Parts: sequence; C-alpha cells; structure tokens
Amino acid sequence: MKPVKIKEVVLHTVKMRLIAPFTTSFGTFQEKHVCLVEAIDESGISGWGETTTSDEPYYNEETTHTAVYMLKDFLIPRIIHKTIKHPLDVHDMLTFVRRNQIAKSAIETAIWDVFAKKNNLPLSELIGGMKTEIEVGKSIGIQESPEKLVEKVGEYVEEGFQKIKVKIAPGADLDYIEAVRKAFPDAPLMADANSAYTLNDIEHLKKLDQYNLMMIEQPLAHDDIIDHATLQKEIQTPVCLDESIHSFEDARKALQLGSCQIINIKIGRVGGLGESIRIHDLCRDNGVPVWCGGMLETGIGRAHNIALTSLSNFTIPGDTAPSSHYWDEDIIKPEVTMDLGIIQVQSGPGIGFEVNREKLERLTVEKERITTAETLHPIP
Ligand code: OSB
Ligand code: MG
Repeated sequence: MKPVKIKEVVLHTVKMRLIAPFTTSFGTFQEKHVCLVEAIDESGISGWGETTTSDEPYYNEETTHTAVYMLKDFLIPRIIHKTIKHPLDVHDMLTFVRRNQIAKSAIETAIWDVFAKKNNLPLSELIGGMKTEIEVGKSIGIQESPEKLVEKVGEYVEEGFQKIKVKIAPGADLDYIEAVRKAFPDAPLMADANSAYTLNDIEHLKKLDQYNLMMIEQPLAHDDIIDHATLQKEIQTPVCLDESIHSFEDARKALQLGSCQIINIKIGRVGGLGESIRIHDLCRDNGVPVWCGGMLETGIGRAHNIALTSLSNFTIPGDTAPSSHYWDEDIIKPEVTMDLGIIQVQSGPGIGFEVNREKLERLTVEKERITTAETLHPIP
C-alpha cells in the first residue's frame, strides 16, 4: 500500500436544503449546514469526507460548528504533513481527542478516499467489501396522520425499497404502525424511536410485538445499554441500537449484555470507517447482523455508506436511499441512483464519484484552507 502524506485540508461548509422536511422524535430538519472535508495529499490527490452533523445537537452532542472547530484546532493539525502508512492508523492518531466521533470521521473518511485513489482501488475493495450491489431501505419521518404515512409507504414499496423504516414517538406509534401493517401485511417493516421511551413504557412497547417488525431501533435513552438489555428480555421484537454505539468497545459491551440483536452502523457516529469495519467484524463473528444507517448525507457521505455496505455482514438493507430522495441536485456526479431497491457499488477508484465543483461553490457559505500543523493548543 502506498503511504499518504496530507499537505492541505480544505473545509467547505455548505448549506443544504432537503426536498422535504424530515421529522423525528427529537425534531424536524429541512435546512442544514455540513462541512465537506477535502484532504489533499502531496501528489495532489483529493479525498473527500463529510461531517454527518446537523446544526443542532439533538441527535448526539455534536453540531456542524463543533465538528469544524475540532477539525481546525485539534484533528487536522495532528495528521497534516505526517506520513500515514495505512488508513486504519488514522483512528488511533485521533484518539487523543475524547469523543467528537463525527468530526474525526469526516477527516478519517477523506483520508480513506485518498488512499484508495492513490492505490487505484475502489474504496469498497480497499476495505475488503465483496458485494457489487447493495439492498436499500427507506427511512420515513413522522407524518401528520397514519393515512398519510400509509400513502408514503405505498410510494416507497412501489419504488422497490427493500426495507421500510418508520419513525415513531409517543403519540405517533401504535396507530401508525398498525395502519401500515394492515395496508402492507408482508412489507419488511421496522420502527425507529430515536430514544423517545423509557423502561416505564415496557407494556406499551410490548404491543408492538404483534406487528411482526424486523426490529425496533433505539427505543430508550441515547446513551443507554443497560435498560435496553432489560427491555430486550421483555419484548419479542429485536432491539437494534443506533445512538448508544459510539465505538467497538460499546458494541462489544452491548452484545455481551444482550442489549440488542442488531446494530445500525453509522460511520460518523463511531468515528470513521476503521471503527465501522471493526464493529462489522465483531458482529459477524457473533452472528449479529448489521445495516448501514443514514444521516441525511450529501453524496459524499452516501458514497462512503455504500462502500461500507459492500462488506458481507451488512445483510439488512440500509438507510442509503438515492440522491433524489434528499436533494434537488446532489453535489456528486453521477448522482446515486437506485433500480428496484438495488444500488450498484462504485467500481472507480476511491469513493467512485466526482464532486460537482460548480455546485459546491454555489452552496458554500464558508471555506477554509489548512496547510500547517500550527494551532493555538499544545497537542500531546
Ligand atoms: O436515527 O437513523 C436515524 C436522520 C437523522 C438523524 C438520525 C436518523 C436519521 C434517519 C435518516 O433515520 C436516514 C437517512 O439518511 O435516510
Ligand atoms: Mg436511528
């Protein structure tokens, strides 16, 4: 593997507008800033990563602002002008900063892309992925009524999505799921609660068992793995963890405790591709299936998600819908497209998509170049 030395990082903060608002138990999104991280190596190769943040710290503690700050003041100074032998080394180079997983992931994934391009490999191949196509699911935000939700599910089933995920919250759960189940008795259906319940809701959550859901995602607190183990013993629906898993160590402990039967891997939430691969391998070795979660990414984050999903134990369709489900026009060329619920894994070098520079410039609200390891802070 040819080593990489990053000489410059460009932070492109863009303002994105989703084609439609997306509502979860913790709020509604439509506009968001994300920082697209361009890492340029000594030979001029650009690799891309994305902060899969939103503007508010409601999903986890990070925001786009905090991620940019961490990148500028701590993370980039640590990696710039250093010879990196393998992309798996980047994770350990960044552990001197506690947490801030999404910020770390944005630079780490950009460096994976540089490595893949430098070594003329598709990113999927560099990480050991063997699949050439992946199955795709659709995550649907909370709708104003069960009828409206049934209508949406109908559109997406028609379009070929192979898993339907419905966001739920107290007051928008049983009626909604029941209506969808009645209309689509055999649809591969799951619910995502984004931490909206507590153990006091066990009896209520048990009622979901009758709807033959593939799983319930993150029903309890965002940082819990203990109560989830208690809940999993009481309900039949498999529990899947999202928010609670930030690292390989979290995954190991959750599996040991029986807190879940499935894990949603999000590259940002766990601090990068290296840690995602480790969690994937751990789950594979324990017979636990995984799937790739989404954070309403631009095409750059989406490309990384698709590459990750090429690993063998991603046996459940991920939240990796095509570009047109999020944006009028994506910032990558070509856009991500889906055919009958399948997305082709890119076969070109790196993430396999070009960044649309003209579109990028139009959406950019702030741009900063970092070329030195100088920082106000002493780095250990
Ligand atoms: O919990 O999976 C989640 C979006 C933002 C924050 C959290 C979540 C989500 C989604 C959207 O479910 C998935 C997608 O990108 O389509
Ligand atoms: Mg989730």
